[in-house]
Amino acid sequence: MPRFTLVTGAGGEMGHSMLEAFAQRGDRAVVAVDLSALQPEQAAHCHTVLQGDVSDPALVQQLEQFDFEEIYHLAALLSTSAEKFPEKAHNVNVNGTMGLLMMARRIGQRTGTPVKFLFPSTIAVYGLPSIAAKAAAGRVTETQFCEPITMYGINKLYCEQLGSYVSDHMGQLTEDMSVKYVDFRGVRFPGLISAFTVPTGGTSDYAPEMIHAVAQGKPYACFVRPDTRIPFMAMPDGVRAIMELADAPATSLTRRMYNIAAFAPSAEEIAAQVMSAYPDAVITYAPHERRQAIVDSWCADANDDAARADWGWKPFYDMDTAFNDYLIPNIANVYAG
Ligand code: AKB
Repeated sequence: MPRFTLVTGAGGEMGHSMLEAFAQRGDRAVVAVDLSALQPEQAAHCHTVLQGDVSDPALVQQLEQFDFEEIYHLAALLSTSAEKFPEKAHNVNVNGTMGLLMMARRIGQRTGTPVKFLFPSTIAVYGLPSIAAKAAAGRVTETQFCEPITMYGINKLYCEQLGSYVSDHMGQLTEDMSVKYVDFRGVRFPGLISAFTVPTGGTSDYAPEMIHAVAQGKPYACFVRPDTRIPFMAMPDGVRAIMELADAPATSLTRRMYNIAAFAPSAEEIAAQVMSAYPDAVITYAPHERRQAIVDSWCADANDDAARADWGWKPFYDMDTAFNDYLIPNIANVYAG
């Protein structure tokens, strides 16, 4: 009997890397879902590929035939897209998640094994009230400053709580609560930087956009101020983090949502790193007032002590190695064709 894993948003930035990581492990049958058709080399990694919207009940019904052991629910509208289409974002980010959580619950009831539901949350759940408060706060813990100012941050924060509720409290007045159907776990990702894909629709996109533009010999006008600081991480660490959290024994976990962190550079520190690899790079600053305000509300850095203590989280890449060993060499290959 194959060990079924569902990956939603499989064609997105993280899905792309995750399908490859699962293919390398070779230990499961992946059912992939995306709004768009997957590229043939990605589809080749999967047992089944379905195209559709995660908030569509007909798609969920189709998925429910599989006895999933794990669900990686990556599909979402990111922060900038969600501000442009807030109602759509709520539907995909919240209703889509609720539909899949309920599906996971029914599968858990059917199979007698709790379904692990892996949820990528984000630093967008934070809402620092001012730049001074942000600087003073430094590395924020999971419970501090959870007052997001974006639709995306609000959606993710609510879904964190929804997942915990479905795991721990749903059925509390009517069911035997010693039986578990869903084991919800999640990480709050910083901005992720991949050598192979460029994100769309996020507000942390300035870092990956900068390096990918420069690697193609294009000038880059950064949409935030040089002193803007938020946490970032190399994509392989992000993918590994959520897979390691999935593998952690439930008994070692003291919470359902964990911060993870790697490095927290300012935009000008990112630019300096890019310039050291590409000395002719043309990087300027043209702050977009509204996107700047969003990034200013996010934490300068995240405190990931709980993840380190509970499941041994540790980033492989710091800022220097992320650029020198992962990003620069791989991006050079990508654009050399
Ligand atoms: C975004 O910019 O919306 C995302 C995020 C920080 O979650 N990359």
